[in-house]
Amino acid sequence: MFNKILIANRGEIALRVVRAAREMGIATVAVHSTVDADAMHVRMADESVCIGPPPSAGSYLSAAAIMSACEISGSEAIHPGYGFLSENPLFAEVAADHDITFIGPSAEHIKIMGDKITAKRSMKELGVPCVPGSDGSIDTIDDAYEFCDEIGFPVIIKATAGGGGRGMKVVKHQSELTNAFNTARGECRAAFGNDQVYIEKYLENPRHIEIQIFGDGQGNAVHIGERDCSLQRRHQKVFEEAPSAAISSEARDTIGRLCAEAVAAIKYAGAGTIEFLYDQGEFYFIEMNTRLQVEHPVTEAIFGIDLVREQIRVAAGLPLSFTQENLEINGHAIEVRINAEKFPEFSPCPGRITQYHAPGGLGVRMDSALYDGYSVPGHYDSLIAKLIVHGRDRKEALARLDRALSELIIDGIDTTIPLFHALLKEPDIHSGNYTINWLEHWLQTNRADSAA
Ligand code: MV4
Repeated sequence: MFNKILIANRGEIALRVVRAAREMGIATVAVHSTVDADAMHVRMADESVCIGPPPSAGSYLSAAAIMSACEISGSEAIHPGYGFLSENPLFAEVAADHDITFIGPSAEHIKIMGDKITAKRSMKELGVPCVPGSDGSIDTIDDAYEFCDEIGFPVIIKATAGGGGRGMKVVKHQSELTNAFNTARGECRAAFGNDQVYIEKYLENPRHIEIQIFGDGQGNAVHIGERDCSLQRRHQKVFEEAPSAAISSEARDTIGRLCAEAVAAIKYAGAGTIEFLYDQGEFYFIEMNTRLQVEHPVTEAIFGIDLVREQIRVAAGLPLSFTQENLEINGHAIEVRINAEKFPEFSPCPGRITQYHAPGGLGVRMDSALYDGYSVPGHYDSLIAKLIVHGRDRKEALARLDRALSELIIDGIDTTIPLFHALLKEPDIHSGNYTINWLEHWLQTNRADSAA
């Protein structure tokens, strides 16, 4: 096992990794930009290294700065958290070249899944059901017409270098195809330096269901249930839960087994998430994420496992500490993401926290790097806290969420807490009757009310 690991991240996820490492007897090294010198992750780690200026390009995204911090601190491995360098195959490769263990999958697996066409082709070959679509890239307008004639409208044009909703265009009628295709390619070239696009049948009102998998890198893998992440705004998740209110245990087992078999076949190492659209009882693969996800705690809650500990174990060459047969769902968990944003405008709201009180009690977990007097910098993601609740069933989890939100105090800045108070008044949230379009539709119809 490692003696010391470096955490190439900040905020709540850096704390999350420190906590797992400490329980395993592993020393931790925090890295930070100048504006983060007083951040909680720096205080909580055993050591820290300043790696650059506030803009992440010169600090949290600088492979050179992070490798230097690794060298001077004598760290043996790097946990990348999520975002930043977590899905950068070049970074995983640089670490490996310097005999530093990247706590995550191989650079090759990151690369395959980072290219959305290659990812889809691989998953299809591995037996995972995919959205009907073009086999590879569609490079000419003539090919676009021909393909769309075959599958019919509506279609969605996606960037192979995109993902997470970036560079997508929905095309409802043939008359819009030329314009959409040309615009999509132009935008992709500008945004990613890669104008390859592919086309899929557009699913109008699905759920977003993702399957957590874990591979040991030796050809063994398990599936660890699903998360329903349908409640999103502008491709940002807002509220996540496990298990999904829409999935039967048979459907869960069937898709889970397909996912585990697929990642076992490629000898995948570490945590991964296979994203699906779920429509009328069918799963359609869209993307795979090769990192730990923000919403991993809902999976941890219902399965009673520590995913970060397993990541570190697998990276150190140890087997997973559980088998598929050990994994059993216990109750229901919900996570809400609290952002430093003003509701209902969602405008960023950095600033000084004058009072912070975290909720507690049975079934409540607060993952946050906030403290009284902390100043939320404006340079990074606006996520400042994740509130995760666990109950014996969905109803209890929702009641617990309501109760925990009533205890929570974050003063000094505006946050998205009022959004969750409002959501908890909605019958559709209580019944679990929502799809990927629900939240944006609700925000539109309630904008006047919420502002009042
Ligand atoms: C889709 C789709 C409908 N049909 N693909 C958005 C993010 C990226 N991961 C894939 N996305 C979508 N792909 C087909 N063929 C609708 C979306 C989508 C979406 C997906 C999940 C959660 C929220 C969403 C919001 C808008 C569009």
